[in-house]
Amino acid sequence: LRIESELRQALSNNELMLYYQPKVSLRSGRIVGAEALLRWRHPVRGLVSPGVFIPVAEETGLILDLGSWVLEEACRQVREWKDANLIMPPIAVNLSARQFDNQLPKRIAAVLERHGVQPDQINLEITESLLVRGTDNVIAIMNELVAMGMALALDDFGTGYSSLAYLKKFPISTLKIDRSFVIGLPYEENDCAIARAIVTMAQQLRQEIVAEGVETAEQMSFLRELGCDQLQGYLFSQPIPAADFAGMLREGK
Ligand code: G
Ligand code: G
Ligand code: MN
Ligand code: NA
Repeated sequence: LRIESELRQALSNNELMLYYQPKVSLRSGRIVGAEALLRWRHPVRGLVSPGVFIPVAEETGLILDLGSWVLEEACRQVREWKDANLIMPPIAVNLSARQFDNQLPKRIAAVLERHGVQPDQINLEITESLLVRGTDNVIAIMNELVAMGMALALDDFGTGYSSLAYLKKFPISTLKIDRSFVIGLPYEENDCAIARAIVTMAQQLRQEIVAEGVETAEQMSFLRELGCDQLQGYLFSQPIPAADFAGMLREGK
């Protein structure tokens, strides 16, 4: 309860910020995207992890306001970077299942327009729980977003309950292999088998594959050999403040 009311205040007091974690092409080694991740700078507690406050926000419904703030802030930031002549890869924003209602495409379109940001400049990351809810309604909303020119990525893939057969029903262009399967590469046989199966399947479905939580050069080589497209993880960079990410882009990494 305490977190809930403090979180409400955080929204109005500008205590929230977005960090950016680069996504790197395994082919070129260049930054080809980034994921925006919420951070809360609490005046007393310091930096509070989203692992703590996102679940509370989901339970209380506050995630709707948080989610709107995230979209707004990501678009504002992209606009600022573009005005500074930075060449921007797409920025991915996490969407909670609760944000997925009929009005979502219209709301997103309005934010994009307000900041003069093109739809392909913002990607959306969703989780499997949304697919499991799997109604025609969800598919219709996704199709609307794709028709607007947005790309959808499936986050934490492999940790939920969606069957592989589900995947082709949804207009998803990117799969993100959950970091729990990346940790054991290339030494854990089971993780290797799972990673290989996910990459093979995604290739058949013509989806891009991003590996999350890549921390070692060995994991990277294994993923490259599998044919994985992009990596995201501490090996390349932690999530970092906007100014640091802009600096990285300027250095042409
Ligand atoms: O950045 P970190 O790894 O600490 O994030 C922890 C969790 O919080 C992750 O599961 C991540 O997806 C989630 N998260 C971070 N930012 C957002 C956001 O803007 N919206 C939603 N819905 N979840 C987020
Ligand atoms: O659930 P989601 O995938 O959106 O969450 C991403 C989370 O993973 C963020 O909290 C981010 O800080 C964390 N993360 C990103 N890269 C790594 C990594 O290489 N190792 C570990 N342990 N966590 C990571
Ligand atoms: Mn994510
Ligand atoms: Na993830």
